[in-house]
Amino acid sequence: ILELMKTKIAKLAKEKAALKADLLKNHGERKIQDVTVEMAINGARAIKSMVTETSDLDANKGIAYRHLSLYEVNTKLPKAPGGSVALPEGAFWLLVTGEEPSAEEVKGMTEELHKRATIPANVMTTIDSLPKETHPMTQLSVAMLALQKDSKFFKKYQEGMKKDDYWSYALEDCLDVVAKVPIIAAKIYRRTFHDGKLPEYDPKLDWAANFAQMLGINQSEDFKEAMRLYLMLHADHEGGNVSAHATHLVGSALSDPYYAWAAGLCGLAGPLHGLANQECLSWLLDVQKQLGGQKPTKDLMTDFANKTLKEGKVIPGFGHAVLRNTDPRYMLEREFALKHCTEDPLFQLVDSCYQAIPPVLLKQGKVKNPFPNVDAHSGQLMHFYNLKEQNFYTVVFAVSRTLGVMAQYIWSRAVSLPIERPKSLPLDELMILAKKH
Ligand code: FAM
Repeated sequence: ILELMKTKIAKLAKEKAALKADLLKNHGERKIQDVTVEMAINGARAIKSMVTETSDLDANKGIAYRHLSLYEVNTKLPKAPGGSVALPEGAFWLLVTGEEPSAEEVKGMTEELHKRATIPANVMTTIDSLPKETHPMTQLSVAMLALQKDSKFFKKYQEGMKKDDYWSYALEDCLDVVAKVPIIAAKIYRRTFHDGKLPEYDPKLDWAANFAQMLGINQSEDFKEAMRLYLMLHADHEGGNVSAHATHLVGSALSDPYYAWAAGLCGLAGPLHGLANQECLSWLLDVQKQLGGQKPTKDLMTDFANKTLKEGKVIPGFGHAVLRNTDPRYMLEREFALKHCTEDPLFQLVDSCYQAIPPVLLKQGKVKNPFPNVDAHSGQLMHFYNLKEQNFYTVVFAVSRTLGVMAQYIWSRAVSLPIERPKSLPLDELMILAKKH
């Protein structure tokens, strides 16, 4: 399957290289946007200044993996036997090759990952040497760096690899990282929150199902299916978000995928990025406690939302920097919950928020997007299946996002993107520029 994958990447890379050359040669001087002082100061938001081949975010339709919406991905891509959710390794195939995989190809992908699913003893020892109170995201970043010693890209580069070969060794490393990350995540979970015993890896299971069973808390098929959905939905979200951008930036120095993703993971650990999902669940649990057994009616939730706003706080799980509609990831999780856990009191609370909060935010008039984002639902699903340790939620996110950032890494090498080096300015220089134009 590896050879097939390489053939597909090589073919597409040739087309993309021609497109890149044409853009640079014939349109290189063409202006695509004006950059304002506001954009320069406020986090480069909306400046079109990066190339990311794998996915594209539309403010209304949400993320598309290689031009397929998440609904299309979920409908069209192969499922586990008896399952109704697209397998995340199929989404990875799509992100990497640019093509919808057949059932055979996804099976081959799963088997390829099985072959690579071993963790060197020194990496396990490194993880075990960390105090158990170390945040799970720190443990994951440390483990990623501990894995780096086996980087094939790094080794080949030292030996003097040709530029054209970069992507195929990047692919080797990226497949290794994807195969190993769920086992490492499960190891961190077991030692941090349980008895430290790690259930055996099961080569009969798919990538997400293995992760679910290795957490050792719920062996049901429904939990495996929920995990497949979660890991498929969070796989990629363009290149400009903090973790993807950090990974891309570090990778642009030709640091190998382990170094690059370790940097990205540190960004994902930030409260304004990956940590937001754990904050959402905390808020829901707090509301549930305050309700003290009362049914979460729309009226009650409207009062809660108004109270939160009056206290000057944001309502977690609502709004988005780019999206201007309900996040399709939220809707897919909602559809899953409607099938599997309508009796869950926490789902009923989430459902009530879905009805009550957008009108409150609309009435307030400040928020650009009053609708829920994925974080408003993910915690409920994890909690329902007994994954209750909120400090671990960002690690689950990281397992999923590994698919996207690794696919991006491969493509940054396949189309030979150069080292990234935006121009920065002191504020007084910006003032001089502003007055000049
Ligand atoms: N509750 C209350 N006020 C909100 C709000 C919310 N959920 N979302 C935005 N606002 C306020 C925001 O604070 C700002 O107020 P000020 O003008 O007083 O500063 C105003 O509405 C305009 O903000 P915006 O332009 O609509 O949003 P931003 O692009 O500045 O910020 C978010 C986007 C996601 C940071 C923001 O909507 C938010 O804080 N939401 C709640 C936290 C959350 O759900 N984070 C997870 C985001 C998730 F998608 C992810 O990336 N993991």
